[in-house]
Amino acid sequence: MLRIINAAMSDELYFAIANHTLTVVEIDATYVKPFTTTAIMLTPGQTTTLLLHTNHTIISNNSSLIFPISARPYRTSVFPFDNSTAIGFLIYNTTTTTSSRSSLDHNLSNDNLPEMEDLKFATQFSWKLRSLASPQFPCKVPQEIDKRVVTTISLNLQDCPANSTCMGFNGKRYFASMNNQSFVRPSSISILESYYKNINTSEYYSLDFPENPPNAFNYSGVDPLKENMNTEFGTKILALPYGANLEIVLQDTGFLNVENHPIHVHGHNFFVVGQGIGNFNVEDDPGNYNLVDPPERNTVGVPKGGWAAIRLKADNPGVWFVHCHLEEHTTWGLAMAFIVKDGPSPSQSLLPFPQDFPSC
Ligand SMILES: [Cu+2]
Repeated sequence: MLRIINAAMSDELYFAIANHTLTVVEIDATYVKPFTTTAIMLTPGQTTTLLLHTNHTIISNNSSLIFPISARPYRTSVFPFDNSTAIGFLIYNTTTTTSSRSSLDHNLSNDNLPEMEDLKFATQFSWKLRSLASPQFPCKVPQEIDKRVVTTISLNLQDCPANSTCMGFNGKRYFASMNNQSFVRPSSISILESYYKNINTSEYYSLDFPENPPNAFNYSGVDPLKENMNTEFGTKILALPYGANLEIVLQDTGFLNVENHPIHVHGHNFFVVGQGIGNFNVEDDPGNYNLVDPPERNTVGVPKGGWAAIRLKADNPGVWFVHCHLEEHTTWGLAMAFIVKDGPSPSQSLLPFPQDFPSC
């Protein structure tokens, strides 16, 4: 059993072992229907468990006893990136292993590892993931929703303020946003503390995160260089009653470039009920959702130039961050937050701050 975690900050990664197949049994700490694959793709923050069957045919043939274990980026962006391949080795423990180690230098190739721009493999792999949905491990995907939020996930190119120097493309400055809101974290107090203690809340955040893109356009098809790619700034939050069933549709855009964004939700697992390439269509796409055995996870790689729809039950009171797991994009503002209000019973309510909670 192999437990794989993508701990990189900037790259979706492919992972494969030469001459061996992998059986996927778990993602983000929930079981999936097992399936066999030659490679996996993990976004930053995603985890998975694989079963590896050692290949006794290879041992008896004694052709090679050393197999590269490789990981390299799944590249969807036009930005510069580290294109190196990380390599370890699977070495079979036999009496002839020592002599085989001399072949290490010319045994680095791994035909199972997809090419760095293999969009098809990444898309097909993620669409194979299905919850186990057994009587023992049922799939509790919300069948009905109380609210649907459709949000763009964008990079932005901001006009440079007067008398400033900006180092981004065309002398501008990079930002990122959801529904054209680049998220600003309050500097003097956390949103949670402001909310819980009811301290000057209007000074730190507002409960008006846009529930639809403020300007409709051909999200995945625009020529970015002909567009105004400025964003707005704020700390706009979505407020939900306890127990609400929320759907969020994450729509990639072509601003700067279409790209796979790994969107991570704090405080809740969610179900990936639908994915597609191009623009989400609210009339047609929900009818094709998987509401039987969608994968349950905490980070979804929104397809490059496409969309993903996730559903969750908001049953964890508090303030929760939703953000891109590419570190740079989060620092540019590709984030939002939602408040889940207290439920009727004490077990459905926020706990008080600890006595020793440090003050800023
Ligand atoms: Cu991103």
